[in-house]
Amino acid sequence: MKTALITGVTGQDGSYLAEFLLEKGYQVHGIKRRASQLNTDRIDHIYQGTQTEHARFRLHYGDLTDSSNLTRIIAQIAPDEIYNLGAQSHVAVSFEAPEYTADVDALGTLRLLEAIRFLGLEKKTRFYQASTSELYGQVQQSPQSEMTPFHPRSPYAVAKMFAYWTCVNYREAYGMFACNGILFNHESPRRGETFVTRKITRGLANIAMGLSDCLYLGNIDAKRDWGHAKDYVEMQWLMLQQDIPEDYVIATGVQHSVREFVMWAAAELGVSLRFSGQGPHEIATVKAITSDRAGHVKVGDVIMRIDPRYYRPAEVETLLGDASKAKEKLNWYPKTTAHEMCREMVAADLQEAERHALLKRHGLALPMRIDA
Ligand code: NDP
Ligand code: GDR
Repeated sequence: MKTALITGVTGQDGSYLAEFLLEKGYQVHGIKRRASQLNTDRIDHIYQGTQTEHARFRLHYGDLTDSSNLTRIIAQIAPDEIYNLGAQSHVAVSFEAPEYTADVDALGTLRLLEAIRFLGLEKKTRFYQASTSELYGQVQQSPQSEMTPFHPRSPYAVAKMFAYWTCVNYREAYGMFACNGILFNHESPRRGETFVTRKITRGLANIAMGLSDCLYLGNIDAKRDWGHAKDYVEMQWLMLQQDIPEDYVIATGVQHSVREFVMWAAAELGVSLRFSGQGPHEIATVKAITSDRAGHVKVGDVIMRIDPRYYRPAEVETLLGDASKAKEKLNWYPKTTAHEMCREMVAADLQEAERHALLKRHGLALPMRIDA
């Protein structure tokens, strides 16, 4: 039985990857951070009832900022594969907490690679690094492939660039099996609530159920190449099953704007929108309603406004991936379009909003959570 260690197992990708590896018959270990409240919502369904002697899914407290902790866990497990998915992964937050972001995202990767080396596991342990399309930042050419020059535009992207080159360097210097997956944006119903797609689907579902009035966004003209997280974790695994360690772009090759995503999500709720105004003054008003779910949204309501707080000091305006190499070598084909994924996310968030609305009607309203 192969053994894998996942950092960031409590996150979106970590949860899908843990499920995937368990299905493949792996013994899976995950590192979770200590938090003041339970933070295992995304993995509780695979964890419960498995803590027997033969459990195939185990969790360890740890943190990417703590090298002694990482070294001890790796020594204990001697994993065949490490998937480094843990990160301060929010680009806007990285401008607020640049030093912490660098510590976790850049040095955290170095700590893991050094632990493998220190423990003499270079020839045993294969390493996956969660690299990112944010490396391209201010794009020099479109679409972006493994050959496109990098121009990071945030502390997050700069930290991930350090991690990218550290991974390449350890491969070249020590012959380690280390791969960078340069993944373009990927989303799902498990996406963190403050990333734009989830913020939109959750925000509009709440409005449709009368739980809030308006969605506040930043630059809605940014364009992204959005895929489905569930499709992408399979590629993370496949990269480590090859004969030679290499870096791969994973993307759908199709680009959409945040504005389009807002329109799709609204359409799923039976609402079409009219955009008016410019820049920070732009608003989206309900133009028509085809199915009035609960009577909370009316024609003429303003349900989206721009809030300059959500603009970034330096923006990545446009990303579009060229995954030809992965198609050829990994037989990669995206299974889900961004529009289909939006539909799935709205359906999940609507169910959640309906539960909240039901509780509210019975005087059991849960507090609305703060949007970042
Ligand atoms: P999430 O933000 O959903 O998950 C991040 C995970 O990292 C969480 O489990 C989080 O723990 C953990 N983490 C954060 N800080 C630390 C730390 N100091 N020590 C240990 N663990 C930590 O991200 P995704 O699942 O979306 O992304 C996975 C990885 O892929 C990240 O590295 C991200 O940067 C990268 N990436 C993501 C893309 C995407 O579109 N999703 C695209 C390209 C790259 P907790 O739950 O406690 O917060
Ligand atoms: P990104 O994802 O920065 O690409 O990083 P995010 O969803 O945060 O932003 C995408 C684009 O939408 C614009 N935007 C907003 N973004 C957020 N979060 N909130 C808003 O209100 C808002 N309004 C407009 C942003 O400016 C941006 O242009 C994600 C993360 O998962 C990274 O970890 C990963 O490396 C990259 O994707 C690939």
